[in-house]
Amino acid sequence: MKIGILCYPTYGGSGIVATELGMILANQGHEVHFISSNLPARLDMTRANIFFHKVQVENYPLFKFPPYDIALSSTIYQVVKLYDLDILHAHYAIPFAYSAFYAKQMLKEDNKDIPLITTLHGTDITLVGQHPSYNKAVEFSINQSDAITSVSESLKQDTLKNFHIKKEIQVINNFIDNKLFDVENICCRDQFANKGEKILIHVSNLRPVKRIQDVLEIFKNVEKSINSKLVIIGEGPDMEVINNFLSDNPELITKIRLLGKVDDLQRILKLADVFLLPSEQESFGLAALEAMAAGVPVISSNAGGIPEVNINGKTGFVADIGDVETMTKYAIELLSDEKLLAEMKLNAKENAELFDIKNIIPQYIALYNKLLEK
Ligand code: GMT
Repeated sequence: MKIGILCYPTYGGSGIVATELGMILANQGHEVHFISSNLPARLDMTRANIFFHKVQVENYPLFKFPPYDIALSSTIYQVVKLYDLDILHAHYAIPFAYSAFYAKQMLKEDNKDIPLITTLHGTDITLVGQHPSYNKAVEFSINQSDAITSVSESLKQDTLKNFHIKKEIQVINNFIDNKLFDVENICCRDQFANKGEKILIHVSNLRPVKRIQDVLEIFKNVEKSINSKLVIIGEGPDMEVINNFLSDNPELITKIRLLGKVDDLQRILKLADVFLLPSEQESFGLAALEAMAAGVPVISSNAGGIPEVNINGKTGFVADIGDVETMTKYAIELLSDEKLLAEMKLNAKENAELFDIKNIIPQYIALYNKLLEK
C-alpha cells in the first residue's frame, strides 16, 4: 500500500503514535509518506520506504495569518497525485481531517477517490475542538472521513457526547513497541538517587492539563516519609509552575531533577519506581503506557482513558482528578512495601504487553484493507 500520514511533527502523543505507526508500516514494505510542517521528531529517515513532504506555507504582506490549512490541502493533493497514494490517514482532526477533506475534493476533479481515515487523539475533541471557532468544522470533517478511529473507549464516548457523529467510531488503542524497553539499563541509578532512595518520575509536555502542581505536591508529601527523588522529563508552559514551587520550597531543589526533553526515555524510565500522571484530561495516557512498558507502576488520576491503561490496584493506583491526598497515600503505600512494589512492577509490564505494537498494527492494516476493498 502507499499510505499518506498527516500529523504534527512535535513530541506530542499524536505525532509519536503517527510516526511509530508509519515506521512499522514502512518496515513491513508499505510506502509511507509523511506530510507535516516539519520532520516528525521520532522519524528515522534512514529507513527504507519512508518519504517526508514538508508543507510550505507561502507568506504575503497582505496575510496577517498565513493560510496553513490551504497549503496543507494543496500539499496533500500534490503528494497523492504525484505518488499515486492509496490511502490517507489523518492523526488529529484539526487541521488534518479538514484539509484532507478539501484535498479529496480537489482529487475528484482528477477522477481520483482516496479513502481518508481520521484518528482522534484527545485534545482535538475534548479541548480545542470544543471551541466555537473550530467546533462545527471538526464535526464536519470527522463525518466526512471514510473511517474514524479513537485511541480509547473513553474518547469515543466523549466524541459521541460532544459532536453529532453519523459514522461508526472504531476504537484502536495506542500502542508501544515493548522490545524497545528490553534494553539493558546502562544508565546509572546513582546519578539520580542515593542508595536507598526511591525515584518518582513524571513525563509530559508540561501543559496545564497535566496538573504539574499536583505532581509537585504529591512528591512534597511523599518525601516527608519516604527517602526519594523526583525526576521530571519534558518541556512546556508550566515550567513556570515548577520554578515557582521551587522558589517556595527551596529545600526540595536538590530533590527534583529537571531533565527537559530526552532522547533515551526508555533507559531513564527503567530507573523509576513510580510514575505520576495526575492529569485533568487524558484520552489515553501514552506516557503511562511507556512507563508501564519499562516496568514502572503508575499513580494517576481517573481522567478520560487513563483507567483503561492503568488498572487500579493492579498496575498502580487511580484516584479522582485533583485528589492529591489519595495519590500521596497510594504512593507511600506502594513505595514502603517492597513486595507490593515488585508485584505491581511485574503487572505493569505484563499489562503493557496487551498494547504491544504487534497486537495493534494489524487492526490498522485490516481497516486500510477494508476501505480499499470498497
Ligand atoms: O497530551 C497532550 O497534550 C498531547 C496530545 C496530542 O495529541 O499530541 O496527546 C493526546 O494524544 C495522545 C496520543 O493519542 C494521548 O496519549 C494523550 O492522552 C492525549 N492527551 C490528552 O487527551 C490531553
